Amino acid sequence: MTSTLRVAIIGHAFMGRAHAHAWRTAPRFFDLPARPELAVVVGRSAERAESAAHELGAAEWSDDWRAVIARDDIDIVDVCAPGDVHAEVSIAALAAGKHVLCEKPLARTLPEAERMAEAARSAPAGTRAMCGFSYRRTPALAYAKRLVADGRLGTIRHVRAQYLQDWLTDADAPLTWRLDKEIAGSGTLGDIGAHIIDTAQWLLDEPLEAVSAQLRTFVAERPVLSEQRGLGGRAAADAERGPVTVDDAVAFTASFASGALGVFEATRFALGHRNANRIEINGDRGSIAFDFERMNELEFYDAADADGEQGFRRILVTEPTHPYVDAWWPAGHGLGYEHLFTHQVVDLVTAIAEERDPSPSFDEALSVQRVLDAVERSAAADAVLTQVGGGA
Ligand code: SOE
Repeated sequence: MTSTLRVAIIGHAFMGRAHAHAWRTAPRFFDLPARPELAVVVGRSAERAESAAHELGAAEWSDDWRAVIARDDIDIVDVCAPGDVHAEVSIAALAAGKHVLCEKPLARTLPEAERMAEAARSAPAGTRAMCGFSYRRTPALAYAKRLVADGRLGTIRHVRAQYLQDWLTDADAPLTWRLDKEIAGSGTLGDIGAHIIDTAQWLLDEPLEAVSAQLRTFVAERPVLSEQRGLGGRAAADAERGPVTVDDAVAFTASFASGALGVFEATRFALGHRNANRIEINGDRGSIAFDFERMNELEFYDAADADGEQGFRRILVTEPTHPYVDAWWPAGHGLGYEHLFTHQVVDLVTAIAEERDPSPSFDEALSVQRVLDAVERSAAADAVLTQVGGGA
């Protein structure tokens, strides 16, 4: 008989909702070796957790994560709350022998991430930990991974990665937790820069070795939030302004041990780009290009194509032979953002049932955190900025 894995979800805002949807959907569409069951929704306020539990389809709710972690009938703790609780909850849950899925970035700082990775390594035997770099589960990117692994791109020379959003372009957009260093650790860098760092390291199957970075905060103060909604929210017309303590944008060059050269950019000020998570990789046999705003497509250039017929071809990654797609709709019908989280649940549950570590493990997430840390150190040192000479 298939065993059941009971899940407690910590946090019920944007990410909590995406994860709750995934826990409920995965066993309905995929034939899983164990059956996840969303059991408890945990929040800071019991009243809001109760209404979230009703909305998201959990039988129970709580405002006490410690009591929930102590329960024998909870198998998986899914940490979807802001960054300031990732370490405390994950470490306690792992010590209690619960499998943990923790949202990205793993932690606010490198030392915190190191403690979390150590907690995963020293957890009771068989306890699994995974970090939610969900974009790996986009079928087009998972297919790109296959092409790279099969050598279809040859030796990789360039990685060009961008994550462009625009929801902070308005200088009066309110001060949310994502703009508070104490809670989030960093700004654009950790929130979305972490995604492209992870994607690049995962696709190339090697860590970044060195970076040269700049960080910017374009708007230093914003109106204090009165009600969070989605990524932003509302501020009263006469709201006081408070300090933004994180970066608004980051740009860095980077090198891989193999010699590949990377250029990375992440911003919340790229007006017109709502969620353009992009990557282009050039090898000596082929190239791929991807943009999440067209998430069902992958561009592939194959240098082996006949002369006169060469060019990027657009692969619609919706065939049953493509990763994850078989469980969904007929070819050409396409998937959306929520499917990444469902695929994440599928991969985690499968790894738990097969008694192996899921990927990205906390150690892989730690390697992303090392890059975040290096980017901050590089930007702070300004060491890499060579002044342009000349002029009057
Ligand atoms: C906000 O920038 C955000 O919601 C990120 O936190 C998510 O990780 C990303 O998937 C979409 O944008």
